[in-house]
Amino acid sequence: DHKFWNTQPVPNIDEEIVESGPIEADIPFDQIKKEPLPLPKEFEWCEINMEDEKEVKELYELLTMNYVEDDEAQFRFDYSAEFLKWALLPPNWRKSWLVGIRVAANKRLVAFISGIPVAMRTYEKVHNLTEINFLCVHKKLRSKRLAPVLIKEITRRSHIEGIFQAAYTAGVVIPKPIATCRYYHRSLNPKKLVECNFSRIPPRSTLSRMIKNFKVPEKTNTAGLREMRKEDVPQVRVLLNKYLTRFDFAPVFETDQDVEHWILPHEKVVWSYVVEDPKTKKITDMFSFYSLPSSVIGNPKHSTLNAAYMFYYAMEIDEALEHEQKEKFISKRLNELVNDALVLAKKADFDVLNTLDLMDNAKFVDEQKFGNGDGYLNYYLYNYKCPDVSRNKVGLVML
Ligand code: MYA
Ligand code: JJ1
Repeated sequence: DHKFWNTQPVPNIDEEIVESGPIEADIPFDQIKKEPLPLPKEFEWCEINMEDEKEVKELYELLTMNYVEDDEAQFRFDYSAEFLKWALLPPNWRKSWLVGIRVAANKRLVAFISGIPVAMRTYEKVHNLTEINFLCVHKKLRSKRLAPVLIKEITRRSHIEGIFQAAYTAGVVIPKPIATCRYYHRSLNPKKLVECNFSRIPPRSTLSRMIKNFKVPEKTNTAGLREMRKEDVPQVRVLLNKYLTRFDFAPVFETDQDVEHWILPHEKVVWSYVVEDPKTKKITDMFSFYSLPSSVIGNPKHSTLNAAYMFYYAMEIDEALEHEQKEKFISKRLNELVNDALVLAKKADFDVLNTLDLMDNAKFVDEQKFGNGDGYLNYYLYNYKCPDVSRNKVGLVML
């Protein structure tokens, strides 16, 4: 039983939902508490200023030592400081939504939760909601019910800003996922992955056979492929928003500033490419991936696994095609694009390209030699119920 989640506006775990809508009504401003929730007296609230390198470093260190691990505690996400600034300072970011807890006596940062504003469509309806991420409690303070306090406090701060719904993802199952996706991994450096125990040599294989199997071409193959530039932003915005209408749960990039922030290449953080038609100069395709290394825990030879994660992609689709031809076209084109993504990720020295089976990813994982991971990612909405979304209808990629 979920002592905390049972008190929250979320559906029961076994509830079947047929209609969409808020679970509880918006709270009038004068009824929202204006003071932070009480904390045990040894702690105090703080806001993390991501424009201050010293505070960025404090958050980086908290997460590097205490954030998400795999089920056997072999790897732990190691988001870079530069990545965290990018993730937490998007257009219209709110200072009050970067919430920390410090030990009162020595001011040490021991817990954190973040919110950023996003426009998201679920089925037909577009909402402004809070995207929650980077919930973390220091390992020494686990199981003391600090997580519910962080969640309630960011909920209050979201209400203050007039936002009563949120989206979030988690590895754990709580009431109630709207979708569940599986991780897939494409090995680029099989030797290192085996040495890290990230992957195994299958019973009837050898390392040299694996190296051969996972080799990628020296060069990309798509004509007109190049790095995305600032002048591409307006076209990419239209192309990506259009592609995302294929899905039932997807972000809406409402302004060029959104695309500039989230999609334009950002050194050591995001890699983005477009395909430009040489004749018309029109952008027909785009794809992107981001860098999220993991610490390799207790390995004598390797300390970091360099992982890239597939991010957004899109392609122009001829609307005149029949449904089946359209799906075939997407499949073919997507395999070409992801094959180039593998070449570029390898060039950028990534050891593995990770993805989930959301969007149209099921169309390329087998052909591009991705394998099943042991991890799952559950998607959630707070204070909004809607019918379940199947994995291939999820269009939101969370960092
Ligand atoms: S997901 C990533 C979460 N972070 C990690 O996994 C990092 C490593 N782990 C930790 O730091 C801690 O174990 C955490 C829990 C902090 C996760 N999402 O304090 P506790 C529930 C939601 O004693 P601790 C991400 O960032 C748990 O079911 N709830 O536990 C998105 C139990 O409740 P109940 C979670 O282990 C986060 C209660 O907390 C999660 O010390 C979205 C136990 O609390 C989880 N990942 O700390 C948050 N893990 O008894 C929700 C445990 O009922 C946002 N719990 O089962 C909701 C929307 C808010 C905004 C609304 C605006 C309108
Ligand atoms: O990385 C993950 N699993 C790896 C390592 C497994 C180590 C033992 N548990 C894995 N490797 C096999 C790869 C192999 C490569 C060649 C082809 C065949 C497959 O499966 C998993 C994802 O699969 N990662 C995690 O478990 C990390 C946590 C995931 C939940 C994230 C929650 C984030 C919340 C943010 O909002």
